[in-house]
Amino acid sequence: GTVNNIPMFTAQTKAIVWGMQTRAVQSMLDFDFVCRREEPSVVAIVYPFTGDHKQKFYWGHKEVLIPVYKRMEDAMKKHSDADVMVNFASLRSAYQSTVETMEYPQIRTIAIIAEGIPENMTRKLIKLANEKNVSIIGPATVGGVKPGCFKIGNTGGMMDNILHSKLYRPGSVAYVSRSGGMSNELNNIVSKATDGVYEGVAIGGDRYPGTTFMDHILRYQKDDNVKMIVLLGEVGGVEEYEVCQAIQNKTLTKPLVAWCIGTCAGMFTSEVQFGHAGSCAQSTKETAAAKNEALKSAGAFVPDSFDTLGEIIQSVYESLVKKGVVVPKPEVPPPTVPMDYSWARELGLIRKPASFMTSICDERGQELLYAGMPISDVLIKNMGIGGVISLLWFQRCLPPYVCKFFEMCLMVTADHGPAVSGAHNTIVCARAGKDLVSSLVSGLLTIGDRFGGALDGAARQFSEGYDAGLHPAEFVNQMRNKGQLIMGIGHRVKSINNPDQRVKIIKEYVLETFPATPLLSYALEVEKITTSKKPNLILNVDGVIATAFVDMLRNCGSFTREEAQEYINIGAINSLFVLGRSIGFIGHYMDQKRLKQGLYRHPWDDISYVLPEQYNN
Ligand code: Q5B
Repeated sequence: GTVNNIPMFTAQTKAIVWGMQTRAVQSMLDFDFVCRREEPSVVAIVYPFTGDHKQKFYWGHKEVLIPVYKRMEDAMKKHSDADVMVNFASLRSAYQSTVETMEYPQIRTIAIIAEGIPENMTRKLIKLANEKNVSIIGPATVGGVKPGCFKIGNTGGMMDNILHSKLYRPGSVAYVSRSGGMSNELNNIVSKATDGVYEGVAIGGDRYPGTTFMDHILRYQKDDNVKMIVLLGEVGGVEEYEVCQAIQNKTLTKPLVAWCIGTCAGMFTSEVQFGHAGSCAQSTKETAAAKNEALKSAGAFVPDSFDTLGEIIQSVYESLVKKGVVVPKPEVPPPTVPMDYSWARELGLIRKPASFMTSICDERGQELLYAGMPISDVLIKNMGIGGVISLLWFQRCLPPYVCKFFEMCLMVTADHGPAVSGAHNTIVCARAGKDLVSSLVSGLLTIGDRFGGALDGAARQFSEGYDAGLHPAEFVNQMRNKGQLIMGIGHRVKSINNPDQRVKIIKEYVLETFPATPLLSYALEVEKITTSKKPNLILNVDGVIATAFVDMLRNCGSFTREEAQEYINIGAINSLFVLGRSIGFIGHYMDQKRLKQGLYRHPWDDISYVLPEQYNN
């Protein structure tokens, strides 16, 4: 590791971040803002996997853009004042990107976050860094923090933690630890026991850290603002002995509070490997207990256990205050940093009425839910298309005979040849070279009162007549007097002499399986009257499905009377024909494309031109 005379981090430090770590960058900017820095510390992001662009971040309440570069060279050139690289590259690419970073002499400090970089690679990086006079923090660390100046990546945790540990303004205590997680605990302990953290670095848990305890301790020794130093070592390695030596040969003269964690290793009968790659004692000398002993006899302040680390830090600090070495500064409250919406919501601090409501489907969890039922259950229970309709249209499991009714309706309405309005439109559209959706929609748009969409009207008219207690003959007369066609009655080609098999199939099924069919029976009485006038005024496919649908809603036991009425009011009864006939329209689209049919033009001899006569003056 290298130690420069220029401070590693200042309130002007500018950093380039390697990797699209938008949350970490935002947390660095929030830290900068709460520290009252004048400008964000992150000036650029290097990310080789997208093109050059700008990424939006918050600076307090405002939005700012930070440039993202594909090539590191461009970032360095455009931001020649950046001297820190925060490298979020994975363990596979961290070596290569760190070597590349060191090609640019402007970079003096590199933080490597990745864990698991092979030790031989790290040693090569360290060798190169020493040659180039670059300080490496890490690998395998969150980094470090210098209140008022700079924060590496995610160090210090969320904003509430940073505020809690007063990391927005400098104190007098500098620390160095191995563990990034424990550095958070140190922020907490130091902020409670003293006037706060001046700087803290976690060198990382690998056996070969880029910079060592001594590198940072020597920096702290030289910095007049640091009044005392805290060292949190751990089992494994012998570096703490160098610190002992520095105390003894007076290189280190500032009060040092030290503790090596992992003293519990002695309670195990075999060798213990802790979480870090380096945290394993390979000799008695490397045990936490031996190192704590050595630090104590060298003159460091060493507590009896980690539990009293805070107390000993506090007593050293208080003696410095007494001696006048530390003069506590008045507290200035930090500026407020707006909290991220999602975090505030998670904490239950805010609520907002949702713009959308939904009650049929939830795709957020592990498994897609239809009206609360996981789709695997829908399949295991063999609910079929009818069951899916029952869940997604009516939010409930309707009885199997109802699901079968839905499926039968879809089957009989699926198609009725190319001549009907909808299929004709789909065909003309497909032949005009249009796509599936356009052709399908073109067909669907013809569905209405006259063609295929008479179900809603039929449901309304028949139920009103029935509910008003009108005799079927009265109903027919009333409709005629009003000059209204009866929806669901009449067909262009079907008649009593040429009965519609589809109507027969549905009618027989419904009469046999539904618990009650008052409306269908009423419609069949009406049909007797209309067909006696004209043989084509039969109860048609729309009419039979519509009246059976209402009978189902009213009598299957799954809906209240109000709920049943609501489906009629909202125009839901056409649904079965619309869905069923979509199958046919899609078929016609495919058929026309398959048959390579060209553009359709209607023949002149099939059009009667009846223009007004021209005046010949
Ligand atoms: N008259 C369907 O009529 C059609 C009357 C009526 C009282 C009636 C007509 C109608 C109501 C809407 C309806 C769905 C236009 C039909 C479907 C799907 C399809 C299609 C397919 C498929 C046929 C002649 C005389 C006149 C009229 C009287 C007619 N309908 N009176 N109530 N409902 N029905 N649509 O043959 O005294 O001579 O002046 O609008 O339910 O779309 O396959 O094609 O699967 O794709 O053109 O099945 O009934 O008869 O209009 O010349 O009338 O009968 O007032 O009386 P037509 P019009 P008058 S299923």
